[in-house]
Amino acid sequence: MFEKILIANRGEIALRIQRACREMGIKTVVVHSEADSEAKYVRLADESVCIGPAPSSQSYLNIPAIISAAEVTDAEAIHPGYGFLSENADFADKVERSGFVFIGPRADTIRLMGDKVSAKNAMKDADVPCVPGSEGALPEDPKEVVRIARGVGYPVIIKAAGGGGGRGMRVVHTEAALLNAVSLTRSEAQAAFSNPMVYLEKYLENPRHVEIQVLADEFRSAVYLGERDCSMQRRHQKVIEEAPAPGIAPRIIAKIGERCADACRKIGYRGAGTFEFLYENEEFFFIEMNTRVQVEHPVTELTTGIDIVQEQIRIAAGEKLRFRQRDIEKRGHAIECRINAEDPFTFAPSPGRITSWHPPGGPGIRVDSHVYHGYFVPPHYDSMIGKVIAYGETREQAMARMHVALSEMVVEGIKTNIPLHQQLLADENFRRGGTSIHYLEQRLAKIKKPGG
Ligand code: MV4
Repeated sequence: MFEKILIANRGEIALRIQRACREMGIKTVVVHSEADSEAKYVRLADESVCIGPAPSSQSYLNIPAIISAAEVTDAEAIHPGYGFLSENADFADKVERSGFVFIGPRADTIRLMGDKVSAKNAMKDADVPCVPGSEGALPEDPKEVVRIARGVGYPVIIKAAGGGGGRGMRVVHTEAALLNAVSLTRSEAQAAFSNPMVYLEKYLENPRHVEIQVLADEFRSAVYLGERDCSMQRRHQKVIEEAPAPGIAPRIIAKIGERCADACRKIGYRGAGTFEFLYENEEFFFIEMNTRVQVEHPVTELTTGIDIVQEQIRIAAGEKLRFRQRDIEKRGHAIECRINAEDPFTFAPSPGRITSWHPPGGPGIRVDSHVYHGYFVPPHYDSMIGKVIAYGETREQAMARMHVALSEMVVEGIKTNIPLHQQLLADENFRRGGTSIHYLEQRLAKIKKPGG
């Protein structure tokens, strides 16, 4: 096992990774920007290195500075967390070429999944069900494009191969609008990702976003840890996630989970990973694969009892998976609310000093947050300041515990989205379960704004 790991991230996930390391007896090095010098997890680390000024382009995305920090502190491995450099294949390459272990998949796997066309081809070859659409990238010939779209049937969606997570896509409802949409998406893709390749899919009108968590070791063993429903989102930012997905039969999950684990074995996947699916009419359609640990990993940890971050570290150290599929038992229900420093109804960021911080507790409540009384939320980064995760034997118990937890929670000095979460927990459609990816935005259009 490693003696020392460098954590190339900030905020709650930096603390989460640090806790995993400390539990395993691994020393930690934290790199941080000038804006994060005072953070408590920086003080808690065995060593810390300031790698640059507040803007992430000069700190958390500064590859030479991070690798230098690993060199001067003699770290053996680098954990990239989520966001920042976590899915940057060139970073993974440079880390390994500098003699460190990248805690994640091989660089070529990250590259394969980063290109959404090659990712989809790989999954199709591995018998993972995909959204019907073009075979690979769209050709140049407009007649061919028209023919492909007719074959798929309208509405269709044009997506950039270099996109993902909601960037670089356009829905097309009629043939009249097709070629213009393709050419606009191509230009945007060239500008944003330096890659003009686009592909076409059948547009699913009202799906849920259900994803499968996997773990795979160097020796082609792979397991799935069940699903997460992440449909409650706004502008591609998830707001609430839960496991299991309400109303989906366990045998349907087992079937798609097996396909994902099989695909990991076939492509030689290593580490933790997430297969993202659209789920509509009891069918799963693969859209993208994430090659990192995800924000919402705790709901899977609470329902399986497996520490995903510790398993990432063990896999990176070359250990074999410690369990087979039949050893994995799911139990109960977990719901995660992301707590953001923002106005709960306008969503305007609300950075600043936290003058009062009382996190909730009690049975079945987990709080993953780096925040403390007097902490200053810097304006330079993502507005998420933590996550409250509620576990219960049933979904009803998890929701009840979450409601009590949020009602106990006090955050003063900044605005947070806790009032939005309380409204959603009381929402009859959310309580019934199974709302689509469009539900929150549709509902927000109807909520009465206090004073508005
Ligand atoms: C789609 C889709 C409907 N049909 N693909 C958005 C993010 C990116 N990961 C894929 N996305 C979508 N792809 C087809 N063929 C609808 C979305 C989509 C979405 C997906 C997941 C979570 C939230 C979403 C919000 C809007 C659109």
